[in-house]
Amino acid sequence: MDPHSTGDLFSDEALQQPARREQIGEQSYVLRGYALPWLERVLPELRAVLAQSPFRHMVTPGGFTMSAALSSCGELGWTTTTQGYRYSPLDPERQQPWPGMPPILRELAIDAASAAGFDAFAPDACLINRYVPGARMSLHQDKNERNYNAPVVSVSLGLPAVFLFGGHQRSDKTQKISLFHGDVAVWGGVDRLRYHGVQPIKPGVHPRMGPQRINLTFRTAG
Ligand SMILES: O=C(O)CCC(=O)C(=O)O
Repeated sequence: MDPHSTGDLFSDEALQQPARREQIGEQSYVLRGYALPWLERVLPELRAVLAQSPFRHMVTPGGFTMSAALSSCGELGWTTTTQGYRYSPLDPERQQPWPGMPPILRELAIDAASAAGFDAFAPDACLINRYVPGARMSLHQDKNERNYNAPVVSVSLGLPAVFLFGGHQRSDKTQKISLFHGDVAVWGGVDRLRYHGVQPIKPGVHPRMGPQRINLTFRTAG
């Protein structure tokens, strides 16, 4: 490799700061930059998953088309139709199993969960959300999993987002937390059912990921 190439100088690894753990709830953390050293191995696998099960816009039970486009990998994938929300072993567009969860993605999720105090995380679902500028995720609780013992591990890539982290009632006050490329948010235990969402993504172009934000959320669903 050309040692003078700026590609090398400005790689995610070169820019990496020592990971900082910010507590955002009793059992919730943002691990700043945690995913950066993993990305050389994660991004090609993510691309391969998306080549198999491309992003699509799903419709909520209320009849609204979600602004975030979705895909999944793992044994189960989260889906929404006018009939309701559920986890399915099949990609409904292809009527085929979702792509397997690449080992490097699983490893990153398990490692981040452990860094946030949740050992023995065994994710079986990785939801992949793609936000273009203007796309958002309204406040919701993650309640379609069979039980709530496992945390949610959420990896941010690309454009920054303002993550809304609320309480156990929709009307509770929300914290506004900026999430950047490579940050990992983890919430579980007493915080597992807290409302959360994402404000509309501001226009921009991320040097590595382009004009989009991609979020990976790992859960134990089945
Ligand atoms: O994109 C995010 O940061 C959060 C995604 C989310 O709330 C979800 O998938 O349930």
